[in-house]
Amino acid sequence: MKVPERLIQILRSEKHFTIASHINPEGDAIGSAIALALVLKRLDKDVSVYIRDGVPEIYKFLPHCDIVEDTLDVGSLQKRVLIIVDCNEPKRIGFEGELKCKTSIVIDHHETRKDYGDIRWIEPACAATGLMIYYLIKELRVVITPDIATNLYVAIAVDTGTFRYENTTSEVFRTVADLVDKGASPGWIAINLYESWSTKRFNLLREMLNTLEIHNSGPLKVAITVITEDMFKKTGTDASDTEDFSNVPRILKEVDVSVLFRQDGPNKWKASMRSKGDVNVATVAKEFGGGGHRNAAGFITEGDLEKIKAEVIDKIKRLGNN
Ligand SMILES: [Mn+2]
Repeated sequence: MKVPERLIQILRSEKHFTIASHINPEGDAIGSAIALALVLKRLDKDVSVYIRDGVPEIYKFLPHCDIVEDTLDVGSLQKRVLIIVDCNEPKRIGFEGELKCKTSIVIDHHETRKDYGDIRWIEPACAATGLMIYYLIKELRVVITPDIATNLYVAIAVDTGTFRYENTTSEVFRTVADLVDKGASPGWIAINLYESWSTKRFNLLREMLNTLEIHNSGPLKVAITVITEDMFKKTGTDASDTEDFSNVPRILKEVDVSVLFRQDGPNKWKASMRSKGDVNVATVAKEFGGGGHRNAAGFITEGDLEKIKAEVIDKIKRLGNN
């Protein structure tokens, strides 16, 4: 992995930075943004971090998560360098219009559809943005403190399904081994990530599991689950409580693809698709105007849910026949 030289130059020469990441943030978005902010602070820079939806409850254990702001002073951005991490266009950080900044930088491991950014560092083969930030830190020769190590470890752990997914390379292990040497604690992080659920979140999962349907789609078996706005109301939860829920049906041996539909308006559905092995759900997501990786992709659509389900199952069937 080669860190662009111009990126290093700008990080060294500029003074004012705003780091932003995507709406509905998860571990890689938050951990990468905080770690990069801590690094820039060590280089004596003025840094702010913007994530529109703030830090979800389950990530409040991350060191220095209070650095994340949920408002952005768009006016002052004109004099600042904007660094977008774990996504690659202003729309994903919650902006529809044009964002004016001194210089724009994109650091991401998702495939891009738009060419946003004066400096673009995109590594679609990389397991997590956190991994890219790690290489960037090495290049900048900044000391990795225990707090930086913890944020990066969480970023990489979350995007690899805690080292279970296909993207878990030896490079991932070498990186997290170093992060453990630098002070990240795998046991403590695992308890915070996976054994610290609120009862209301657990109740939401129970509601979701009650909706489970398993469909035959050609040679593939597709698990479909649904979370409605009523379920959020009933359990006192919101979208930030659903992270990783789409992965749960993958527990079943027979399931090849899991699709979770989360309601986001009367007829609006956000679909999260997860698959095992070679089944590429990103191609299905793209047909619905979404995107993602081979084993994790998503899209947003509107309409009657039963019809959408049928369409998705049909498109997955064609995947199985390839
Ligand atoms: Mn990521």
